[in-house]
Amino acid sequence: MKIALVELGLWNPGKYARHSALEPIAIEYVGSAVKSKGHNVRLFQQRTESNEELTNKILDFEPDLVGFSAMTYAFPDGLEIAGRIKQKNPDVYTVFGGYHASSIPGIVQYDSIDFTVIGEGENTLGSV
Ligand code: B12
Repeated sequence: MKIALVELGLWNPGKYARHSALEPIAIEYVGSAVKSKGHNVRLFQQRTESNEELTNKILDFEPDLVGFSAMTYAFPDGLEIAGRIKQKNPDVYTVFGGYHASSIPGIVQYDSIDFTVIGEGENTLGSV
């Protein structure tokens, strides 16, 4: 499978978060686990792109599955991007992991999200 892993929320440092351009270690851990199973993995880190630009970059990769890592403040952007992806290609699976999905899993139920992963994602996503 072609798997895109996306770290959200760095595009507007100062609005919600004080930091930008951090090492995206969550998707690096999950990505290396998934890659070791033979999948084609690409990491996307939202820096200066708008949600629309990031969506287009992700779709250019033609992924089968897109995994989002989002803290709570970045979750609305993730939801918007997942919706844009589903609108253009409903066959792409969307998965959310990270702090928001893990802390309040019950409320992460939207048409544009197929699965949420609670806690560490290496084994869960690595078993696709
Ligand atoms: C270190 C840390 C930082 C460092 C980050 C260093 C870096 N290089 O990234 C610094 C000090 C810079 C920082 C900043 C901030 N932080 Co901070 N930070 C932490 C801390 C202590 C550990 C995070 C970490 O590195 N974990 C290690 C990685 C490997 O694990 P992980 O991210 O959990 O990822 C695993 C799983 O979640 C899952 N997973 C994650 N994403 C995905 C995606 C998919 C598809 C799947 C399947 C699985 C999956 O699998 C991963 C691998 O096992 C946590 C608290 C904690 N003890 O966890 C708070 C924490 C994440 N931070 C938090 C916050 C709020 C912030 C700031 C917004 C604070 C601010 N106002 O500036 C900023 C945001 C920075 C940003 N990236 O936008 C909150 C988030 C709460 C929430 N509900 O969103 C936390 C939980 C602290 C808290 N209890 O409030 N932080």
